[in-house]
Amino acid sequence: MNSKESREIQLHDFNPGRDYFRAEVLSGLQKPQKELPCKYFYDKRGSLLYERICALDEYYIPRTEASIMKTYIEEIVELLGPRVLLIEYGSGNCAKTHILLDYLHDLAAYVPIDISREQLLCVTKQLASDYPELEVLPVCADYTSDFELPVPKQPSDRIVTYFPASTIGNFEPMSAKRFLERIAAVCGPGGGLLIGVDLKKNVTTLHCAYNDSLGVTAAFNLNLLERINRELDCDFQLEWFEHYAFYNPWEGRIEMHLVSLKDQTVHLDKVTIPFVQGESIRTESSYKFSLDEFEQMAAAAGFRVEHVWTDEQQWFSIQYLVNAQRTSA
Ligand code: AVI
Repeated sequence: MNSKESREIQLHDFNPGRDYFRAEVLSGLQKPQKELPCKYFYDKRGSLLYERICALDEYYIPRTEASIMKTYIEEIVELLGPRVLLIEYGSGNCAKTHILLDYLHDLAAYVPIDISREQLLCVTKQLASDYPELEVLPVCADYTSDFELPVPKQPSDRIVTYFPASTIGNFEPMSAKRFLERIAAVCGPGGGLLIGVDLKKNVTTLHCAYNDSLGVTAAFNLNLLERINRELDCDFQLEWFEHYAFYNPWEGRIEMHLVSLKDQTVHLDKVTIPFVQGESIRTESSYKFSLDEFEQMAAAAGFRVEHVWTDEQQWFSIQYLVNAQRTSA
């Protein structure tokens, strides 16, 4: 680990770096169904495009989640309890965190974790000035891997992890369960997880959310190839790939792909990757859950669903899960 001083902010840096990025891209592009990990969407431009997606009318998730949070924030804070150590996975621009930080007055510390170092540093500086009393301990890491968490100065009564936006839906089911198990271990017996979970709904709404009329989601998807070209010296021709997103009802997920518009080859290091016309790279899955499905997965990972808040249409849920393991006497 290397630590970088940025004024008074210490960044705990476990960013996996370029070699790891290259290895994951190469391995994904050599699979029978080519794929790329969606965590690599979020370079500087990708993070900005995601912010633009979040402002779109068609992309219902952020506004629905925010309205549930605002409606039930007092209940939520009551359930979380006093002197919480709050750890956020994939903090991004922390847009959703402010409401929690505003209401959780006696936080022991706040630990935002994100893979995007620049955004993390920028957001942390802003938080340090907005909440001068709060200890903010940023961690730059791929949160699906192992890394050490910083130790806050103040003791806490409980560790609560926060995982909003239904990013849990971007994991394949086995990985989602493993990730929840990892979180259960981090928060320990009695600790909790406040999580945003997108729910199954009519297909038209889902289709529009991932095929917006302004083409922002398409640009977000294609930006992944631009990033790979720039950072890994690859030669994808962006004009020969097309964004394609659809709801797969059998799997209960939106799939995002980049479809090759012709037979072509792409080169990365000394490897040639052939594409036939119509072949795709799967870039993201976004699973949609029923409340029962999610409860079962949470239980398999060691969590009990303590409370579920939803909007009137039952499009989205915010859930508080408690590590169901008993405290050892
Ligand atoms: C971050 N994640 C929950 C988003 C989703 O809806 O799966 C990412 C996204 N992909 C396309 N639009 C938004």
